[in-house]
Amino acid sequence: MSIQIQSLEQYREVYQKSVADPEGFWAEQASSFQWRKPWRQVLKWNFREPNVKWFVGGRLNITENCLDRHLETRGKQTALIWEPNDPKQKARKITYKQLYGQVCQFANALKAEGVKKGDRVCIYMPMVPELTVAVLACARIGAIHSVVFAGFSAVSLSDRIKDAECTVVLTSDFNARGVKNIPVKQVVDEALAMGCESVTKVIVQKNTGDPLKMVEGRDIWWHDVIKGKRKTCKATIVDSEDPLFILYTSGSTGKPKGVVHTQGGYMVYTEYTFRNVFQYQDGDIYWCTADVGWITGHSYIIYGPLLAGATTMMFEGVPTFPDPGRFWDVIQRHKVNIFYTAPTAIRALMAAGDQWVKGRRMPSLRVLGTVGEPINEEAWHWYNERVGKKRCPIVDTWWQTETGGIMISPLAGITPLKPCLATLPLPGIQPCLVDAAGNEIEGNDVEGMLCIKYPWPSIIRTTYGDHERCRTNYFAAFKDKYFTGDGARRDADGYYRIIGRVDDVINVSGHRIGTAEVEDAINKTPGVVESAVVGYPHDIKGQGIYAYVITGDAISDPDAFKKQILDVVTKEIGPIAKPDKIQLVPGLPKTRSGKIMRRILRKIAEGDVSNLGDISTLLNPEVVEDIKEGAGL
Ligand code: 7RM
Repeated sequence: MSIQIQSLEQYREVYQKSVADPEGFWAEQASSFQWRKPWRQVLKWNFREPNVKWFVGGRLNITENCLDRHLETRGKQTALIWEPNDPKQKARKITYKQLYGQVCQFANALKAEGVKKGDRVCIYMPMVPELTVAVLACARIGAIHSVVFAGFSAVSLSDRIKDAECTVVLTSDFNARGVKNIPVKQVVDEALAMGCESVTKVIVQKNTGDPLKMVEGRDIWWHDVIKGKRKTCKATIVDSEDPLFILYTSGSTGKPKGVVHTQGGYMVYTEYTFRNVFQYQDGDIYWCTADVGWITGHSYIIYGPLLAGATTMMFEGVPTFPDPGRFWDVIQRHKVNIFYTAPTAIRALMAAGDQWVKGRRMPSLRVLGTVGEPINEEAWHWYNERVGKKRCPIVDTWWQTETGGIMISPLAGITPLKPCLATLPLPGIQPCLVDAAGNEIEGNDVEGMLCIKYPWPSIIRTTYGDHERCRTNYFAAFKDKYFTGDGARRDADGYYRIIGRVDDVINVSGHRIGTAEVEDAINKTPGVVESAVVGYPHDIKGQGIYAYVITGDAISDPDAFKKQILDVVTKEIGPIAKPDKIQLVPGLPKTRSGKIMRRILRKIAEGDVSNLGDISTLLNPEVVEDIKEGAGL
């Protein structure tokens, strides 16, 4: 096991050590894992290309560390609790021994279907235990998983399959979410109809069991492929720097990019952060409500907890089904000790009223966590008082898909808290703030753009198939620094408060959505000439999506037209990217070089036009009045 920090004093001491001797620090954290071959060198790096390698020359298999390693000591312990969507259905508990057997069996099935080391496997599945089995089975044989959130549309899925040239798609028949039964496999059929020539096989897990069309020669049932397969499977030993997975995430420009994480560093970092941030204790029941389709699910439902030998829970449903007391009911029933969720869920449940949480005792709870977006004061206090009964520390964990694991966060019960602050960097993490000119801002009580100036083991290695994009996105803005895209404040005590994105990324309910992506989708609607999308403050979602749309011919039925735009966005990206507000406008404010002045559009979307700044340099200043009027301002 990696270090587990016990006090603030020790935190400070370890932090200093990690900066003075990073390689020594990380070698120590990595030493407790099962390596099949030790590394020759801890770290090789430059942020210029970038080229970062951790535990160079080391060989391992991450699933031996998640599973095999625990069999002797905790084979009979529950590894996974699955809480189904329907509360009347019984939860499923899977021990480490059973999970090991299922992963090995499915790994053998993948091999039999021709999947080899380095092949990309797309996983488009709802939150069922087989999703975790699928992820680990890929890792078992050195295949690279690319999980796509099952809420994404066929077009998005197809784009991701093509970009990674996946050979196999793993899916389920349907996704049971609240009262809905979403035809997941049908989305795969639609996606594959848009090209995707690399795909030869689709493996379908039977979830709800409703009738389904299978494509002869391509589609196979999960229960059929595992028939007769052995429940042991020799792990494929891979290089520390071989890719483990690809996960697509939105940026400020173009299509989502495939963030690549590699084996050794990701393993060391997710285990270390899981145990330290949540102060995980042997025997704890841990529940992260994220979806495995996002990085939080990868790192803190699957890998981190299983590496640490924890009992991790997966929830199939939604927070409000059958009623807004569902989370608290589940915590009570399963005696959850550590609970990790998103501010948007907290705000939604808070808005549903106190009656749902009142009367729940939840004495098992010890640690609460949040992730995905800045949490507001009201939600923080409600979480602290109503859920934690003022006796559970809240860890506000800041990190990103690209960082692989938690970067800035309190250590539960150790770091003195301040509401809404991510507080201090974990040992091994060297954040800094820079100004627009790229100069580091020293001292406290300052604000700037958040960068990290030294590599950590689970830093992004590349963007799949396009290394240059990785360089320009993260390493080109500021010399020798990783740029996060976030703005932050460092207060008088050196604590960090994350303010939010400084680029054209909107954070809707903790999901990253690029304005460019939404605009591209809107522009595909017949009759749309141009569009501009900005974020605006939203009570539940954190940020909402506001779309300004220029149309060609006069629109006879604006409501029907707006509905059409929403349909196109749903088809191109998915329901999560649907604009909350659409305003039809005669023009967009542009600079003389033709750039849309989003600053002005943001102000109008916020409903604050008291200070629009200088608009006289615009090509078309008159349009601003029209837009204001159209917005009712
Ligand atoms: C884990 C995850 C990353 C972006 C990031 C921030 C925002 C995440 C916090 C936060 C304030 C937090 N990965 N963000 N955590 N903002 N406080 N604790 O969310 O790649 O999907 O998003 O999310 O803007 O850059 S992500």
